[in-house]
Amino acid sequence: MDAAILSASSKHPKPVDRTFQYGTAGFRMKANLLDSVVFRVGLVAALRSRKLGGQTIGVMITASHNPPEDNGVKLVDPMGEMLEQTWESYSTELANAPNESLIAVYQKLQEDLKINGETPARVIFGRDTRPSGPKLVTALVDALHATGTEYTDYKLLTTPQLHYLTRCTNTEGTPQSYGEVSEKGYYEKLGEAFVRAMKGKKTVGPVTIDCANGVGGPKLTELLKYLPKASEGGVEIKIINDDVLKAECGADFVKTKQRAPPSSKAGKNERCCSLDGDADRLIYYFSDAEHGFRLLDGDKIATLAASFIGDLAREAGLAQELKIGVVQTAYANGASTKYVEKTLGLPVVCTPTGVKWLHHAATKFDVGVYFEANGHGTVVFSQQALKAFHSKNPESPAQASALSTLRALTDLINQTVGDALSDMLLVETILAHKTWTPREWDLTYVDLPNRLVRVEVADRNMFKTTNAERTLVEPHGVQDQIDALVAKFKDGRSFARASGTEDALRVYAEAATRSEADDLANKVAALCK
Ligand code: 16G
Ligand code: ZN
Repeated sequence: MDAAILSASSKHPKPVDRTFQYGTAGFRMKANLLDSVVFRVGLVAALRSRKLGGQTIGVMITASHNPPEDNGVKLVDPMGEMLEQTWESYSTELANAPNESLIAVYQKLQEDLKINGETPARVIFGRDTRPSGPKLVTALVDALHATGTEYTDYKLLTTPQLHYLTRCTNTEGTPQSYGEVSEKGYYEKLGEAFVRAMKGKKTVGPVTIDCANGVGGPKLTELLKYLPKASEGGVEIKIINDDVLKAECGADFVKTKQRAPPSSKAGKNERCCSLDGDADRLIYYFSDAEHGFRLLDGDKIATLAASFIGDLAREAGLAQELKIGVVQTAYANGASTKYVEKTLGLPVVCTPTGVKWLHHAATKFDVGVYFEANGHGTVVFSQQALKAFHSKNPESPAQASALSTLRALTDLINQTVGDALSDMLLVETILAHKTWTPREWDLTYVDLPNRLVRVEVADRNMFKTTNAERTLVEPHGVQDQIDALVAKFKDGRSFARASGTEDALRVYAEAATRSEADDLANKVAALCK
């Protein structure tokens, strides 16, 4: 095997002058630098699968909303979760091994981790629509062949579909089976759960879906075949931006620019949403004659889902039994946190940025709703919650109905990771049940004006935080200065954190008015420079 790895690796040499890091989104950079990285990720996937007794590991080749010339690669653990933390550093180590010592580093990892090289290894993988994808797949496949790893190439997939398939593969034929192991199985599961969750309720008017010219376009088109027609209790969906990746659209554009994609032709008060390049983020918005563009971001999706599921749990007589909570990051608008705690009466937990942290915290609840403000999120249900939804004897027709909706939601929601297609169907279901227009949803609470700025600093690693990234511990004294500034602003809040994906510092501020939020953000940015 070592000879095979050696000879394969010579086709994918590491550029000598580069160091790579497995970050919050795996490895991500210009696609032309990724060849050796993807090859070595293949080696890591083989090791990880063997370490876990031959369970299947997922590999996704995508750079999400980054420009078309970028690409990236990340690993998915057997239950569809993000790669375990310690393995991020093994991945980094292998990615940076000099060409001549790659085999030695690989062997040492195998020994240190007590991995039996004879254990079968299995991998499944998929990619988004970037032109560089197929070539990177070649590098991955070379590593899988060299390590004697069985694999399935699912070709084009959304990131959440790959997470779904990974979990399905590893639970196939067990009582925990997560669904049929195929892309078709994914559509069937969502389509069937959507019908059950809707209960004959109707959505009003169309929803315009901006697919960010990413892989969500073709996959949404496919999903539509499994959904009822609008006239038969489905949703009237208008797809835009399902071409090649380009700017001026997508969830990240809409959230950061706070405006609709120029290509959107939606009318006033019509529901609109945007996916990102690999369809794991979702942002809703609409335009109101009086207020213009209105954003319904990840916080608004989280509060909508938490309020709906909280009501259902009460109607089902399970409110006492089940712990429902919401997980956010420091970027969550202060008004949303207050709304969850005060109006919905649910606990809120704050974690550092990055899905793995939110997901982990959400699993501590029976129903854990987690979303980043940027639209990445989902709902996870504990075994106890699933059991209660299936085994509780309803004492009234209303209880029976609430229980069956809850069961449908557990199938409609992709519990492995945030999934824009599944989240979109969830939002549509909830709005139909509540008979809400986007305006009514928007009115649940009013966002505090906020500003996010990117600050170029000499060394972002100087900035160390604690308290879920809300407090700077280093450089010394800076936090005291931030606190002193914040105290001068009504409803002021601000924090600075090093980006995990770019070489920059991010400063977030919110305050009672737009101009004060801008002012606070700029002042905090200035003192961090
Ligand atoms: C990554 C994260 C995303 C987070 C973003 C923050 C995952 C799958 N993705 O893209 O959730 O919002 O990083 O980027 O965890 P930043 O550290 O540059 O602000
Ligand atoms: Zn994404």
